[in-house]
Amino acid sequence: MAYTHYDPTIHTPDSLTQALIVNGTGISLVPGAIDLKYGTYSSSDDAGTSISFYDGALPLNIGAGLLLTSGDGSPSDSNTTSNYTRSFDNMSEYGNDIDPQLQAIATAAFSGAGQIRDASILTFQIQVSDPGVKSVRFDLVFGSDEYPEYANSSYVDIGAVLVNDANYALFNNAADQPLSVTKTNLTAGNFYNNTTLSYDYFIGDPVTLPIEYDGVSKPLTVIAPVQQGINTIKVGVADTGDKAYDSGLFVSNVQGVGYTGGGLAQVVEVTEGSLDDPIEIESGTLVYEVPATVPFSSFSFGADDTGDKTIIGNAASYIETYFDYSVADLLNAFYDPFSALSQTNALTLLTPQGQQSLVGADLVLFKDGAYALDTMPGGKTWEAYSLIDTAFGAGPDKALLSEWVKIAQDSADFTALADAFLDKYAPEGFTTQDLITHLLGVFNGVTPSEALINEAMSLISSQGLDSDAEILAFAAENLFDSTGFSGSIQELDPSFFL
Ligand SMILES: [Ca+2]
Ligand SMILES: [Ca+2]
Ligand SMILES: [Ca+2]
Ligand SMILES: [Ca+2]
Repeated sequence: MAYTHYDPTIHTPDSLTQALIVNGTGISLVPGAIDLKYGTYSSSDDAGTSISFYDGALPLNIGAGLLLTSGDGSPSDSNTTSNYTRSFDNMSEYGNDIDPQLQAIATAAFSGAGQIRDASILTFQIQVSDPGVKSVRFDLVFGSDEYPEYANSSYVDIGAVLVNDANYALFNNAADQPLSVTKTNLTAGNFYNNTTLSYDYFIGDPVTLPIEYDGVSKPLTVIAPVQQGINTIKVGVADTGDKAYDSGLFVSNVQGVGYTGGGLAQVVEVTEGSLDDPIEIESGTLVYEVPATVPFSSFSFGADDTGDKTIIGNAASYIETYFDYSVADLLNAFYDPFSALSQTNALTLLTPQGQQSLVGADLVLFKDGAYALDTMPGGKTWEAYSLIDTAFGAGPDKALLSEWVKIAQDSADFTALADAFLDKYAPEGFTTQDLITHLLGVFNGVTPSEALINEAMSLISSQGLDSDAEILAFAAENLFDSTGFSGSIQELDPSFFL
C-alpha cells in the first residue's frame, strides 16, 4: 500500500512534517509550530482523509513524503475515471473553503477561478541555524483530474508552496503558471497527459503513470531562499469552484542546501558530457544533476539560451561549464566557497538570459576568461598548484597553472599527474634520494643534513610509497600550505581549455 491516510487518532501533526524533512541538512523543524487543514470523507464504500503518508513505492518520479489532495489521500494507482471526486465532510468545521493566500494564487493563475474548496494545507516552521544554508529545496509532483476538460474554467484547482509567504511553485517561474489546470500550463507542456480516454487517445502519451490524475506535472524541484532563524513553509492544494474532479500535490525530500536557485524547476539527470561532447543547455528553468557515477561532465550555455539553470555536481565528478559569452556580458556573480554543509562550492552568475547556479563546478569557461573553483584538496587545480609550490617553493603564474590544470584534467589521478610532472622537470638520472633531498631543501630553505634525509627515507618507506610520483604527491599533500589558496578562485588562461 503506497499510501497511509493521515489519522489524528494515530498520527500527530508533527509526524507529517517529520515525513517531509531530510535530517542532517542544516535545517530543523520547530516542534508544534504547525497549522493543519485537511478533510475527511465518507460514503457507503469509501472513507478516509485528504492527506496521506506516501512511501515512494510507485514510479511517479518522487520519493517518500506526503500527498496532499482536495479529495482522497489514497487515490488509485491507475487512472480509473476522468472525474475522480471525493468531497470533504464538515467543510465548515475545518475552514477549508477560506485561505486568502491560496485563493489569491488561484485567482492570479486564472482570473475566473472559483472559490477554493476542499483545501488541504500544511503550514510549518523550520529553524535555519547553519550559515551555510542558503535555500530550502523540495521535490514536488502535482496532478489533477480537471485536466484537460476544465482548463480555464472556474474549476482550474490550485497547488502552492510558499516559503515566507512567497509562492515558489510557479512553472518556469512565471507568475501566470502556478500549479493549476490553465491553458497556459497546457500550452507550455507543463503536464503529462495521463489519460487514455478516446478523445485524446491518439495524441496521448503511450505510457500512463500509476496515479488517478489525468494530468500530472513533470517531476519538479523548488529551490527557495531562506533566512537564518525561523522560516515558515506552507504547502497546499484545493479544488476551486466546486468540490469535484480532485487534485493532488506530492511533497518530498525537504532539505537545506548551500546554494541559491530559481524557484520551481524541472530536474534533469545528466548521464554524459565530456570536453569533446558538451551538454547543450535547454531553455527553461532546469536543474541538471550529475550522479556520482559520472566522472566528467561538460556543459555549454548558448548566448540565445533563456531561463534559470542550476547545475549540481558532486565530489566524484569533474564539472566544466562553458558560457558562450564574454565575462563583461555578466550582470553579476556571487561565490560561496566550499562549505561543510554542501560539501562543495556554489557560483551564481546573473546573465541577461537568466540566473545560472553552478554547484560543485570545477572550471568555468567564457570566451575570454577561465576560472578554476576546484581549489580544495582533491581538486585538479589544488593538485596542480600544490605540486608546483612544493617542487619550486613558490606558486605558479597563470600560464603555468593553466598548463598543469589542463594536464591534471587528462590525468587519471594525483599520482599520474605527479608522474607527468617528474617526466617534465626531473633531470636525467634523478634518483629517489635526489628527489627527497630536493623537496626537503625547498621546504626548509637550506640543504638538508644526511640525518634528515635518512629520516625522510624511512618515513617514506613506512608509508608504503613505492614510486617517485607517489613520493612527490605525498609531499605535496603534506607540505603544501594551502592557507589562502583553498576555497579561492584561480583565474586561468582560457586558451588552454577552449
Ligand atoms: Ca482520472
Ligand atoms: Ca479529467
Ligand atoms: Ca476540482
Ligand atoms: Ca474534492
